[in-house]
Amino acid sequence: MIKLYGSPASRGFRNMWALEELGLPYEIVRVIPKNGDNKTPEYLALNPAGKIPTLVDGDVTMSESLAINLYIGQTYGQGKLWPAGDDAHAKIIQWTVWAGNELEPITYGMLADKMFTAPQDRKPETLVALGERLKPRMELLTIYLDRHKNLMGDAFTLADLQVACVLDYAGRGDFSIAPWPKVHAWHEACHARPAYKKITDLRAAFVQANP
Ligand SMILES: N[C@@H](CCC(=O)N[C@@H](CS)C(=O)NCC(=O)O)C(=O)O
Repeated sequence: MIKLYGSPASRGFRNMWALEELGLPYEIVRVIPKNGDNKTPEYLALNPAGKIPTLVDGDVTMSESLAINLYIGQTYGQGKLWPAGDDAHAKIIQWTVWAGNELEPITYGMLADKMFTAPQDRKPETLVALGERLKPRMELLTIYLDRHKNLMGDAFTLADLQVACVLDYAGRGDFSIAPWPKVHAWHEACHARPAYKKITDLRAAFVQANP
């Protein structure tokens, strides 16, 4: 059975979402950084970076949450999250690289400012500057979502999942995407998916048990 090391309160959320979308059985092996679980020799043997998540599927060990999702999509998502065709696969990689390079540094910066920066050290201009950088990305998404319901056409694919989960962090930093109605409607539709809701509930229960 697939093992996912991490927690639903980490970037492992996005892998659990993909696994749930495909209805795959998997085991979550709790690795909680604040307990030092990610620095044990056993864990470092799986992921020398000492970060979560890590996926183990038989002989395959993968790190980097967005790359883990490419593995899950390519291996198990044919015709579902992973549409047929080399061009479609390249487009999923395009959106994945975009999510990791163009979006996450900004949205994670927003989340980190709210969650990890002590209130007395926060500077309002930090979130304002990140918001200014995010706006052109929202315009870009609007161009694609003006054409279709989802990023690669009308069907929901891994491209949508990869971008939507990274965009989530903007909301955690209080950035509203409401001024971009197409993006907002698409993001809400992603959030309404049963697989997303299931992991959101799991995360809430995890956070309550591990404040
Ligand atoms: N780019 C990596 C980032 C992994 C990462 O930084 N994970 C955080 C939790 S979301 C972590 O392991 N933090 C603990 C640490 O860095 O010690 C990925 O997407 O998997």
